[in-house]
Amino acid sequence: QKGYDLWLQYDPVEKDLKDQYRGQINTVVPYGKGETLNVAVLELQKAYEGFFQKKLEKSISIGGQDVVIGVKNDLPPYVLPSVNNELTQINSEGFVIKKIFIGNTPVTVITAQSPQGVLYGVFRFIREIQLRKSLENINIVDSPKIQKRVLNHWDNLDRTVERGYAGFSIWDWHHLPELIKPEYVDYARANASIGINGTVLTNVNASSVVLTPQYIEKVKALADVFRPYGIQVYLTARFSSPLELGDLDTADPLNPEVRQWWKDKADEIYAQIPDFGGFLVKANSEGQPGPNNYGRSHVDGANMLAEAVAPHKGIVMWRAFVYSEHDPDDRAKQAYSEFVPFDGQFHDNVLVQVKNGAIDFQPREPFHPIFGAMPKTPLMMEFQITQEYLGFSSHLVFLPKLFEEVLDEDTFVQGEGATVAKVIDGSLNNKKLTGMAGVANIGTAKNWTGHPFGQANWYGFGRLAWDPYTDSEEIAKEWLKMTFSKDRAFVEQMTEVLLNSREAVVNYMTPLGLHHIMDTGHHYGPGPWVGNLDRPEWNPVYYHRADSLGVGFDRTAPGSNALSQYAEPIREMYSSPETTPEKYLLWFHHLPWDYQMKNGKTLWYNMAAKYQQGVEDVEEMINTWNEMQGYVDDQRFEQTQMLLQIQLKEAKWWRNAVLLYFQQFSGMELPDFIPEPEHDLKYYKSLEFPYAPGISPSWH
Ligand code: BDP
Repeated sequence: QKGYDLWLQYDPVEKDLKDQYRGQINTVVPYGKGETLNVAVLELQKAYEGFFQKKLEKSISIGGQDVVIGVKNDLPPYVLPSVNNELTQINSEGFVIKKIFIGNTPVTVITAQSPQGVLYGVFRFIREIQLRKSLENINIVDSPKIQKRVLNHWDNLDRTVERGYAGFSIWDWHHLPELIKPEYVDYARANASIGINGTVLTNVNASSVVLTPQYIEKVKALADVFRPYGIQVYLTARFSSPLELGDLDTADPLNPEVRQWWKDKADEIYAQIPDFGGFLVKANSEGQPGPNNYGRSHVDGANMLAEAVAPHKGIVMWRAFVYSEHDPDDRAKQAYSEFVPFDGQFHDNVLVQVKNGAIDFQPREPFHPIFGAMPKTPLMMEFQITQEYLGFSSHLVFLPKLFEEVLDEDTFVQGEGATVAKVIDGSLNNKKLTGMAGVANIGTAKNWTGHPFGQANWYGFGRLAWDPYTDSEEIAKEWLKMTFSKDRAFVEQMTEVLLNSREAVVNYMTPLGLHHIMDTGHHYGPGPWVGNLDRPEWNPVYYHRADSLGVGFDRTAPGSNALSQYAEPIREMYSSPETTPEKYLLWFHHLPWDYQMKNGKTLWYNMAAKYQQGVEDVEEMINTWNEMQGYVDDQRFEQTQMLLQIQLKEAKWWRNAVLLYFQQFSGMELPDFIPEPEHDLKYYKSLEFPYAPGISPSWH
C-alpha cells in the first residue's frame, strides 16, 4: 500500500542527480540532545536510505559536506556567525537551512530557535530533495505565520467518527495506554512534516468520559508519542462534565464550585500531560450543553475554562458555530449576532473558532461575516477537511482551492486589503494568539483518508495553516510530485484536474450560490425536497426557497438582511443581483426563473448549464486520469479510477434530481444539452441511505 506513506514517499533519486545530492550529504552531525532532535535525525536517515539506498551515518564532528543540525544555542561557535542574521528573521518555530563554509569546508546547516523548528527544517530539507530542487546554494528562511495549527478529530470514544468517511477512529481507546500503534507515530510524522502542531482527539459533540482518570491516562499515552514531533494534544470539553463526573448539581460557569471543579480537572490533566494544549468547546449548539443553560453567556463559559488552563499556559478554542432553534432570524446571521457584541471580553488565552462560512462547510460559501467584525478577539479559522458536504471520500475534490478562496476574500473592514488571511494570521489587528483548525478526514483506512486524493486535503490544510498565503497551485504540484510522480506530463495534467475539481463539485451540487440542499442527516446526495424536519433551518427548502416565482435566499435589506453584517463595499455591491458575483447569486437573492443573467440567458438555463458542466467536468477528470496509468502504481490507479466512476454517477444523480425538482417550480423545459434523466423525480426522492457513513451516535 503506497497510500500509507502519504506524501512522505522517499523514492530512489534518479541516477544523474544522485551523485550531486550525495556529494552534499556525507553524514549528519547533530548538536544538542533531546527526543525531537533524535526524531529529526531518524527522519533524515529514513529519507536518505529511501533516496540513496544507503545508510546516513551520524558523526560527532564536522568533516565537510555534512548536514549539521541543532538549535541555535547548541551549535558550535564557529558555525553561528554564518547563520546569525537569518536566525533573527525567524520565530520560535521557524527554521534556517543554509549552505555555509567553515573555512573551506562546505556544510549545510539546519537550525532554529527550538528543537521543533529544527524538525520542521529537516522535513523541509527532505521535501527539497523530494521535489528534486538543488541543494547547491540552499538558503531557506521560513516561519509559520499562524501559531496553533490544529487538526480537529470528530472521533467518538466508541471509535465511530462523526462525518468520517475513512473507516473508524485511528485512536484505539480500548487498548490504550498500553498498545502504541505504529500509526500513531506515522500520524505524528506526517503532521510534523507539514507543520501541524496540535490535535484535538475527540468530537466536538463531546463525551465527558474522556475527562475521567482512566481516559486521561490514555490521552497521556498519545501525548507522549506526539511530543517529540512537536504536537500538542487537546480535548473537547463537554460543558456539563461537572454534573456528569462530579458531585455537582450545576455546571453554571459563575458557580465557585464549578469553577473549582474545572481548575482541579485542568490540574489533574496537566499533572499527567504538562504540555496539554487546552480545550475545544462546542456549547449551546445543536443540543450541546453550555453556559446559556444557566442564563450565562459564551464569555462566561469560555473565560471560566480559560482561567482553569491559564496557569498551565493552556488555551480554549471556543466555537462560534451557534444557531438557535428559538431564533426565527436567518441562520446565517445568528453567530454574528451572538458573538460580535462580546468582542474584547474574552480572556487572552481564548480563541474564538469560526467556520469559514456562516452556514456550514458548503461546497461554496461567502466568508463568515464574523471575520473582521471582532477586531479585539483572536479568531481561529475552522475549515473542514473531511468532505461532509462534498461527496464524502468518494469524490475527488481538492480543497486547498476552497480554503484559498476564503483566505483571499477581502473583508474590507479596515479599507481595502483586509483579507480573511490577515484576520487569521493576526496581522490585521495585531493579535498575539492565532490559529487555524481543520476537521480531519483521517481514519483506519489503509491509506488514512479513503480516497487517495483525500490526502491532498490534509496536506494542503497543513501548508495553508503554516502560511495562509500559499498558492493552491503550488500545493497541488508539490503534493502530486511527492505522492505520485515527478513526471512533468503527469504533474501538469493532474494539477489542472486538482485545481478544477472544486469548481466541478460546486457545479454539480450547488451552483450559483445554492446551498445546503443535501439530503438530510447524512448529507449524502441531493435532497432539495426535504421540508419536514422539526427545525426549519435543518430543511433544504429553507435554504433555496424555490417557488413558482423564483429561487434563492433573499439576504438583502428587504429579506433577512444578512448582508448588513458585511462591510462596505460588499454590502452595496451584493445588494443588487447585477453586481453580485454570480457564484453567490442565490445566496443573497431570490430571483425569477427567467431572470436574465450576464450571458443573456435565463437563470433556469444557466442553472441547468452549471449542473451539466459539473457532470462534464467529472468526465474530463476521468479522461485525464485514464491517461495517467503509466505514472501511478496499479493499486492507487485502479482505486481512483473506480472512485471517479462513483463520482460521475453521483454528479449525474445530483444534476437530474435537482433539475427535476426545481422544474416543478420553474415550469420551464430542460435545455437541449441536458440528457433525458434516467429516472423521474419520484424515484430520486424515494432513495434512502440508512447506513450512509459518518453519522454520529450523537445524532440519534
Ligand atoms: C455540522 C455537522 C455536524 C457537526 C456540526 C458541528 O453536520 O455533524 O456536529 O457541524 O460543526 O457540519 O458542530
